[in-house]
Amino acid sequence: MATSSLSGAALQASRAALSAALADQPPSTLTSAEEGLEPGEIQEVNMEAQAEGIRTVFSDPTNFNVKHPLYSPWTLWFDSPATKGRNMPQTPVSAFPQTPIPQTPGAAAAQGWMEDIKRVISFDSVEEFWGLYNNIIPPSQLPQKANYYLFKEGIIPAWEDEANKNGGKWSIQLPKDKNRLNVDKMWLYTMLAAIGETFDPSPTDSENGSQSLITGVIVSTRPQFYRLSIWTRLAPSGVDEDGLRERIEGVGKYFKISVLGYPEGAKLAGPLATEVEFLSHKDSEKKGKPKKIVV
Ligand code: MGP
Repeated sequence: MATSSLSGAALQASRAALSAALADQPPSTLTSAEEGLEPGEIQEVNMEAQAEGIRTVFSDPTNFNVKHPLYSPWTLWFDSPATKGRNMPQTPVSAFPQTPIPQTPGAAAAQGWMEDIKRVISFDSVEEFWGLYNNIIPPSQLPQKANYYLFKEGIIPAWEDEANKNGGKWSIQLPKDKNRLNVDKMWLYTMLAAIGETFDPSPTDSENGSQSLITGVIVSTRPQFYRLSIWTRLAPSGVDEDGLRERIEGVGKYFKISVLGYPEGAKLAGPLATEVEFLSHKDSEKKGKPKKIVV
């Protein structure tokens, strides 16, 4: 049976998140010749001058206020049987920036579905992410039938949202008894890959007309299993448009191998377990047995 090698995935996901965090400080791309060095000659680094240019938490030990920005701000949402039918106030955590819930046509169409889903908080830096992560209940300790939804700010966790309506989701179902000790790390690495933008290595610069395929990630607890899902903006149809199917499959493979740590080709389906499989939201809404992509 396939086993999960989580330590490798942890390293990769943490590195990815870190490089995302440091994306505003690109490394020097000059060759040694361009820097006026002989081949093999090592440049002397003026540590003091360099230190002046770098801000770390040590630059301001009193306020501890240096932040490493993420590519995009993200919002965490939550629901559980306890949030159903209850008008709960938003979480009063003043240290985190709060943003209004977007009032889009999608939000209006999804009103019934969104009624029980509570917006927890938005964040846009690595430090705020860890502050949030360290202060919320991990999936293994959530009640049954609960979900965390981590979505890009401005996108609600509903099929009806403009960003989701033509998309789909990769998901894997994991039996609870065998994954109680794994699920928290799996969810952490899934979140790190999302905020570090490593699922879809295409440019994330929407001004250049190219956007990451990822809109959000979800962990769900059900009586006998956990489910992890990655939502995408687009879903391939029958004919492959501009390599979209390949790009979507790339997301699924990255999720299975690099984030969850399963070997390529490992068969994961079994009692209460599924493969890593993709389904468009349009097919999710239909009854019957739709065709899934499996990696
Ligand atoms: P689910 O929670 O994604 O599936 O959707 P699950 O876990 O198999 O079922 P559960 O009953 O154990 O929670 C369950 C149902 O919620 C769907 O059949 C829809 O009726 C509804 N639903 C789910 N999603 C993601 C949406 C959505 O985005 N919009 C709307 N309108 N309904 C949704």
